[in-house]
Amino acid sequence: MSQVLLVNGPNLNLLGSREPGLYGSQTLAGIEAGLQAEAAGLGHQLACYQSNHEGELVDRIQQAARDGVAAIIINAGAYTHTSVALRDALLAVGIPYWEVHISNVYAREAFRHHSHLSEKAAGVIVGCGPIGYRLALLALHDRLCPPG
Ligand code: CA2
Repeated sequence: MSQVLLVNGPNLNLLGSREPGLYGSQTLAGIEAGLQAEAAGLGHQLACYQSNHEGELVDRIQQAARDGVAAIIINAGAYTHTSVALRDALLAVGIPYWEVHISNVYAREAFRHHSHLSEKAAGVIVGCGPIGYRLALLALHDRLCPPG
């Protein structure tokens, strides 16, 4: 069984309460519960973390290395576009990560078109809605447990 960490950044705690046209109607708790069940079905243990604070996200990523986490799914929210610290933390721990964005950032403002995380990500899933988290889980499962 592999340990997998789901990290969500600023404002994603508001999922389901505002802007359903952009981010869907599922709550973060609902997404996390569904993903935990799906991860268990694939033989993985999923821990979930959300913070609105950059340093706390860095701390949690560093903790993941101490915990032996094998893969990270991360939606860093707006920090995607601004945070060298999160990029450095992900590279420092050396854990493969899959970057998720619920909305299609390329169909939005120009400042959302650049990600500090994408260059080194194992995969990037953009604009598929909340199902993007499940797609990331399937992608990392395929990497951790290749078929055949
Ligand atoms: O599309 C995504 O998943 C984003 O990471 C969401 C971030 C945004 O800054 C990124 O450019 C793209 C914003 C998260 C805000 O989440 C909310 C959820 C519900 C209601 C209001 C905000």
